[in-house]
Amino acid sequence: MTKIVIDPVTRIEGHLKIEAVVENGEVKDAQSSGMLFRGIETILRGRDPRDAQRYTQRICGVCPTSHSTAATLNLDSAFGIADKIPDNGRLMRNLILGAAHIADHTLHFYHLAALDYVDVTAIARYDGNDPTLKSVKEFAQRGELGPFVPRYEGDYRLSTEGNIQALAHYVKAFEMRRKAQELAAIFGGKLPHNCTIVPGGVAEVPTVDKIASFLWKLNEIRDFIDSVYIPDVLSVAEAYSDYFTVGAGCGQLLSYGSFDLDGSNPDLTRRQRLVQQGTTSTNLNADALDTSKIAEYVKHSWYDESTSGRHPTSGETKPHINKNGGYSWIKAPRYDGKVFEVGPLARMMVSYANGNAEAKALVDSVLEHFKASPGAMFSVLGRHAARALYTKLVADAMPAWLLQLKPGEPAYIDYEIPDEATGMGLVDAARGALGHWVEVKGKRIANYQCVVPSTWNFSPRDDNDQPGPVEQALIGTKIKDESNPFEIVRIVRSFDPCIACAVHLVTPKGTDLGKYRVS
Ligand code: NFE
Ligand code: MG
Repeated sequence: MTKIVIDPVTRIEGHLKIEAVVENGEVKDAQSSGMLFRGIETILRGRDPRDAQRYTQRICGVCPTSHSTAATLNLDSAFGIADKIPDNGRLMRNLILGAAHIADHTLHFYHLAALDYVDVTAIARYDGNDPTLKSVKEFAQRGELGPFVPRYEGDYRLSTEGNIQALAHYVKAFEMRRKAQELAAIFGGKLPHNCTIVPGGVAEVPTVDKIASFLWKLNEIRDFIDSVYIPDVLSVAEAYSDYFTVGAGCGQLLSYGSFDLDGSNPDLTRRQRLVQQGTTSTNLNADALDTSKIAEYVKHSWYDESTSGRHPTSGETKPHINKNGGYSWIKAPRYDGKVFEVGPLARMMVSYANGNAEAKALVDSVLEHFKASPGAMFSVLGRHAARALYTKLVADAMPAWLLQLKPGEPAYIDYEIPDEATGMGLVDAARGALGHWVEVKGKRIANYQCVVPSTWNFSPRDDNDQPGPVEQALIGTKIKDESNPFEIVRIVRSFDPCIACAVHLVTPKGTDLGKYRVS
């Protein structure tokens, strides 16, 4: 029996430790641990409610747009204006968030995950004229292949040309991410941490110039998604098709949906959204979302035991360092007491289960390509495919939103901050279901709780000792070489972890992020 400790897992956001117990070449047990704490929720207490939009964006530099959206929906609902946001405001919120999701998913596939499947040393055999690739080749010849190495070396299966093309697309994807960030900044003011998504609507006005510039950049990005991103995911899937049967996880999926198509329903769990809210599982039943079923457990998290099992409206963030039985700063959110995975796979499959025609056509096209059944989506490759298909679904929906904008009409309505109120903001962030809850007393924040995508996916065991989604995805995995457990990082990265979000923290200065322990 060997215990593999990967601490930290690299090429992710934040500080994640994975421990896996391997016996006879198979993972028998696994633990996912978030290793730092900051406590943004605690900092918000006593502040002006409108600070939540600003402060919660600082949870994360990767998905601040999602936090600003969840915080703003939360405040809209607390202020009683959730159904009164002008269409211009709703549409610009969608466009800013859509651009951020495109940037996020491009980042994840090319710059964080795809390298697990690419032999970067193939660049030594490059004989083309691309100046960037020529300079990568020169670095490689000097043995300087950072940031691609060090890493666990995988069983690379792409051809030399395939590997070199993947590296070329790695470089191209930086440009696309920059363009997507510029896109978000057109209506968001700046990126990261936009300043225009605010309660009441958007603090920006649509103009013909901005619409035209957005459309121009968006079309270039859509071309990249169709002609590069999706084909690359399919090429990786063809070469590594066994990963359709690896890393299945808990088999239950939760989505809050994203992109309001109509803002008239104050109930966010019943809104008409581009991507549906609700739950599903391997049976593909579509079940409606009931947020009263959400609770966070802390038996194995470093938080005070008395706060376990609470709904976020009465949740507390009360650290208890080195608690007996604890092994993570991540809480364990559960839905109806059960373990749920969130993220692009959940969004696509909940939409699929709800009969969303576009989502169904996209997922079916991949399944037909691989002659696979929907069950194959519950896997490492299913997650990568779902992420790429979701990116296309959103990018393809955005031109219509742009054309619905009405220059000269309002994008914002005014409001009063109530003395006492409660609010809930639900949206799917790039990495999955993101919920913010607020309690306002004396026009100040009395309590603020965020239940974040990576908190769901990377949760430790709960009070019933049920392992979290990633822990379940790891258990049962075959490991070829315990000293080079590339299978583990491929599974973990397929979830696109963001541990900064999961524990609502930043990495303090001086933390050693380059230490590997393999025992
Ligand atoms: Ni820090 Fe995040 C997203 C949120 S969490 S990346 O997307 O919310 O997993
Ligand atoms: Mg929280």
